[in-house]
Amino acid sequence: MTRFDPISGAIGEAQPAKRHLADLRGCFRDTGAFERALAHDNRLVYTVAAVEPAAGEGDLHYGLGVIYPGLVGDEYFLTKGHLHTWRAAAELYIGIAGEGLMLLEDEVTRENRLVPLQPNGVVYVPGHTAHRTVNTSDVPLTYLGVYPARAGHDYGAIAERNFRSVVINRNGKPHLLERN
Ligand code: PAN
Ligand code: ZN
Repeated sequence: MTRFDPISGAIGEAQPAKRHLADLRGCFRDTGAFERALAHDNRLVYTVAAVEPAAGEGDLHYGLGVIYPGLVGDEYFLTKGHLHTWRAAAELYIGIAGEGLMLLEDEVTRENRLVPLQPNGVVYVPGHTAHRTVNTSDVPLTYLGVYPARAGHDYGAIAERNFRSVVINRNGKPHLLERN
């Protein structure tokens, strides 16, 4: 058994990797708001700690993510988002604490949808699907992600063309908008 701490983001022996605002350049729609927020304080946006017990065919890796509450302009704090290098690799997300959304975008059709991520909820992310997690609450959003050991993380495609849509706070509620 591996224990995790939903507050600190620690899981087993794994040291959480920290992602600050400066690491998220290019992710948010409102670049002016991003630069102002960064100049004010390079805040910690999320942490992710991965457990990699073995890396053979058929093995699984899993990670604990904690996204802190916050906004850049009207856009909620989010993860970079990625496709799996092995495109067919699916992933299971399990909500632990806080409330948020997963933005899922099919790599080929670029169709996108929002799926709630919350405690006692499971989100199945199919293969060939870019996934980004968004904290829409005012407390940390904590979740586990479980994926094939050989999935790999490809951030390049997202860095180049980003997600088609953004999740913004409008009158206190999340809305999905086309980025452009
Ligand atoms: C997750 C993610 C975690 C952080 O464990 O790695 O939510 O998001 P980024 O990797 O996009 O920074 C996962 O989807 N693993 O495959
Ligand atoms: Zn993933």
